Parts: sequence; C-alpha cells; structure tokens
Amino acid sequence: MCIGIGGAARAADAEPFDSRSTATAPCGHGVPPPGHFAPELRAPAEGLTLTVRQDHDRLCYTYDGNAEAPTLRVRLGSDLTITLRNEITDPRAIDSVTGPGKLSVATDRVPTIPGFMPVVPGMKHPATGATNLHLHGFAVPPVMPQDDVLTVCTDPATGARRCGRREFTYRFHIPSTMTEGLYWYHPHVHGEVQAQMLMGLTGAIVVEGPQDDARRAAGIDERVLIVRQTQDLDAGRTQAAAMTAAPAESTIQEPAGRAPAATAIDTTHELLCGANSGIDALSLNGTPVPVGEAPDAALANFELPAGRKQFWRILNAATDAFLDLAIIDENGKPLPLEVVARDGSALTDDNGKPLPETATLNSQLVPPAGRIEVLVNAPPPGVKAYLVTHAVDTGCAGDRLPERRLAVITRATSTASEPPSVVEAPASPRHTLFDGLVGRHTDRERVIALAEYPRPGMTDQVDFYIVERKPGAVLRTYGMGSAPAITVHAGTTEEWVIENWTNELHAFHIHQVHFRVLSVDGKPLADPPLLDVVNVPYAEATGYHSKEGPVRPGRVRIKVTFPESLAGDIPFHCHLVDHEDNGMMAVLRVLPTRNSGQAKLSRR
Ligand SMILES: [Cu+2]
Repeated sequence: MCIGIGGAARAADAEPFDSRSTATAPCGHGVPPPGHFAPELRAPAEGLTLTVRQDHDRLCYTYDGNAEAPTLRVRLGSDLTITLRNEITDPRAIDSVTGPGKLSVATDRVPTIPGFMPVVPGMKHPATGATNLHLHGFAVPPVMPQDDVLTVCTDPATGARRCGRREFTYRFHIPSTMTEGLYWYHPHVHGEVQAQMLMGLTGAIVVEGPQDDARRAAGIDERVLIVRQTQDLDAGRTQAAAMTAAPAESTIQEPAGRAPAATAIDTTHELLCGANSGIDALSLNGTPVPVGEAPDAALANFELPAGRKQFWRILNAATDAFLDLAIIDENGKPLPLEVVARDGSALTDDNGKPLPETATLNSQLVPPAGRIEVLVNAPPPGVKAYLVTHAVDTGCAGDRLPERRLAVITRATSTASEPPSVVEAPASPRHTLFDGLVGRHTDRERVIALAEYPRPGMTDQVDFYIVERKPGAVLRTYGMGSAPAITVHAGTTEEWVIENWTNELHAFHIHQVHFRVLSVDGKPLADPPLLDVVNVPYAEATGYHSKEGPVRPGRVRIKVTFPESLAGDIPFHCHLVDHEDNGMMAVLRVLPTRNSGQAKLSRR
C-alpha cells in the first residue's frame, strides 16, 4: 500500500531525445529510444560534480552538461570524490509528488488494546527540496564526509535553508574488502525520498575488481540495465474490509504474576487490503516499459552473438515495484540464465568461496533497491526471447504488478569474433568484509516487526512502522533526528527475525552492511545469500487464534555483523521508499570499541 502519488507521470512525448542540460531544458528533452544506455563515467581521481537540476516535475543528476545520471565506475580500494550541488528551484513541485492528504496535525492514536504495542501515528513531512547522496550497499562509514545521510544535506536554490550549504563534497574510500559488483546512488532526505526518486534521481555504480578483470579478459561483454519507476498511481484506492480482523477477545492473557510484555502486534486495526487499480510506470535505461503485449519496436533489442555469453548487471531502482526477472521464449518457456551476483556480491559460501555457476530456469525476484548480475546466452537458432518481469503477487494490500516485457533478445546472424586468446582464469579468492559471517558466534537475537496502520478516522492515509519487539516498545513513525532504536558494539554479530505483520511485501534494507539470509518463513536456505535488501513475505491468515493474533507474520531470519570500520549511526528501513518516507525506518547505532571513534558519535 502506498500513499497516493501522481505528479511525476509523463507520457512519452514525441520530442526527440536530447540529454543536454540547458537553461531552458535543465533535464534535457524527450525520453531515450529503446536500446539506450546511460553514459558511463570512470570516476576521475580529482573527483566529479553531480548537480541536481529541476524542470517542473523532473529532477536530474547532471554531469558535465549532460542531464542523464552517469553510470559510475570505480575500483576497489580507490577513493571516490563527489561534489553534490543542489540547484532545485521549486520544492513545492516535490511536495506535490509526495502524496496528498498527509496531515500536519496529529490525529488520535490508534486505539490501544491492553497487551499490545501502542501505536502513535505520524505527521506530514513537507518536502523541503533538500537533497543528499546515499551510496546504496557501500561498506563505507556512515560518517561525514562519507555515507552520512542523517546529518548531511544540501539546500535548494529557493526555499528554506535547513542544511546550511548548497553543495557538499563527499569523500568516499572504497575498501578493498568490499564486494565488487553493481551498486547505486540516490537521495536519502527522510520524507521526500520517494518523490525525488520518482522525479528522476537514481543512478548506477559499478565497483570493479578482479572478477571484472577476469570477465573482460575472457571477452565477455557487459550491459548495465537500470529499471526505474516514474509514477506511483495509488491515488484513489479504496480499502476493502480487514482481511483478518482480530476478535475483541484477542487481548493476551499474561501469566499471573508477570507484568504484561505488550510486545504483540495489534492486527485489529491494521491489515487492511487495498483495491488498487493503477499500474505504475516503469522505465528501462530511461525508455518507458510498455504494459501488455508490446510491439518489439517499443522494446530494447539485445542481439547476442552465438557462443559468447554476455554479462548483464540489472538494477531495480524502482520506488516500490518488485521485479521477477526471467528470460522466456515467445511461448513463455523459460530459457536458462546464470546468476553470478546479487546486491553487488558474487554468490559465495560463508568463507567467500564462489559457488559453482549453475544455469537456472527459475525466475529471479529482485526487490526494490536489489541488484542481480547474470550471464546470458544467445537464444537457440530461430528463437526470439524476451527479458521479462513476471507478475508479482505483492499481497492484498500491495501494488498490481502485471507481467511486462523489458527487452527482446535475439541471436546475431553473424558469428562472434574470436574472443581474446586468454584463458578465463577464476579470480583468486579475496578476503571480504563479511566472510565467515554465518560461522560467527551470535551475540544476540532480536525480533524486528513491520506494521502499517490507517490513521484513525482516515480512509486514505496510512502510517508505516518498524520496531524491535521488546517490552515497553511503542510503534512510532520515524522522524528526522529520532534517537537510535538499537545500539550495538562494533565487532558483535546478531540474528534478526524480520516479521511482516501486513498484507503486502516489504523490502528490508540496512545501510553499510550486507547480511546473510538464513531462512524465509522458517525454511532454512541452503546457501544463505549475502544481500543488502531482502523481500519479507506478507502475513498469512492462519485461521486460528494464536498469541500473535489470528495471523502468522511473514518472517525472514538474517545474520548480520557490525565491523569496527562501519561504526556510527546506520539507518535500516523498508526500501519501498514511500513506506520509509512515512515512518518505516529506524537507526542502529554501532558504538566503536576504540576510543578514537567516540568523538564522531557525540554529535547528537
Ligand atoms: Cu515496506
């Protein structure tokens, strides 16, 4: 479920595509034709400047006069200097893209049932036009001048001055122990992330290392595919009756002599379904993705030479759309692909040893903010194939995501030129930051609950919550400056069970770190993947009345460790960014064990 959004939708106009940023067209003209790729930029040692410009309901990262967010390429172990300059001229246009109707005055609390966690509704965050830069997935410190999204921002050209600066120079050091692969960048000013991303502020970053060198030496060509969302059409949704309204007698009877723990989620007042009629607009590398049977001419056509694999790095930069990617032939039969990496991490065992590359026919779910990197073969002779995203069941409160074709894949008529006469040597194993994570001693377990409640008396406003279930906890939306919800010591390792108490999918993300996903809905995963964002299944009605109410939450168990090098305040949140904007976010404080880091943390 989303808050109603409309403003950023634009029909593909007939205007020819021109990505030059000019005074009259700050974000260029038109949309790119099918088969377009973003400009790529090897980050120069002296740094680069990304200027955020605005053209009515569009925002763009401009670089060197070009209004298309460059795909940045950086090397493990190198420095990356980015000056972000804010030239946003009309913050109100951002506010109009951020859903209507959120109140600026508090409504009543959601009625509290004894024994359940109290729920405190949120407030509207008016868009300010402030923006900043988050490097999604980067294992860099959450501390200025690196990936600090909580205190660093830049002010727009007009409007309130809250950040005290119009530009900021980020100086990142990319650790040689980071995993190489596909990452991305986007703004992270709480309350307007969704609007700024819908309006255009997303871009890809490829972190290159030895695996990349090996592929290059083997003559494997690479493509970067960026799926974006340009519209969120949930305005006008109507709410159906609650799926599983808990009966009044659902109050937990605590055992005599014990204080009420009150860590249960009240499902009486949440768990609504939505009748969402809209289908949101997506784009691939800037080109609108058609809905339904699209003519091939409307799609990118990727011609693959026979006998030569291609390496595709695919980023889901959508604000709330899940992708379920597959390559199928014209009859819908799946064709094989090989998954190499997820979320910027090659598939490895717990020791960092690469898993054997195996072809799969299974479709690959990629949540919002997730990445997948795959090896693709040319289809058999005479077969035309499609890269598709299958329909996704997002739950009865989720968005409609029908099957969509993203690209046509054909076999080149000419045979491939001979690949370089270099034997493909597997990259030698390299120590990375999260090696051995599963084998570590678990210092602590936590249960993190996701919930969403309509505001009392409202039919079109929903607040979103993330909370650690523990005695005394209150469901409260995140607001800028909220105190850390969880404090840990660097060097410790924890297991978190993320519970989804709602009727829609959520995508759980922690900044700075990757985690291993140990189980989903109680089922252990054979090779726990190393991810930075994970889909959390929606709740299921169980038909009986348990201590947790008449539903069983969707559950994902993750194992996560907090390296000393990443000490600081680390946000964790749902990456359906309207959920994040409307409260489903919190902060994890990682205390350094060395004294040197204390000064940095005392800023709040
Ligand atoms: Cu969510």
